[in-house]
Amino acid sequence: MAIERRALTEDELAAALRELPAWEVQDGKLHRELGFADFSEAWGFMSRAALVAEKLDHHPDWSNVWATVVIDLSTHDLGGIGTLDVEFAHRVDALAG
Ligand code: H2B
Repeated sequence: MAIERRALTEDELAAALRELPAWEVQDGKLHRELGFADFSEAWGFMSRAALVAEKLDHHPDWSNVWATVVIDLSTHDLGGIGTLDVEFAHRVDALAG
């Protein structure tokens, strides 16, 4: 089932954050930093997350430094955090634990 693509209200964002304890809002984006055992583990995670991004047609702003991956999620054309950002965050949590 396709996910409705729209911006979140403040109340919806607050509720979403309660379900995403590893994430915080930073500069208007959903932000999480992940640490892995080494570069290979970090890159493997990014490969799996990239497939999720393609499937959702929703792509993270992210960076990698050796075993660390930093992810910032927003919906660019909606100018803020949207439903697909929350969905992507949950899928990242499922991949990364
Ligand atoms: N990803 C994110 N994070 N924000 C967007 O606004 C966005 C995207 N737009 N992926 C999508 C692609 C858009 O460019 C295509 C045409 O659907």
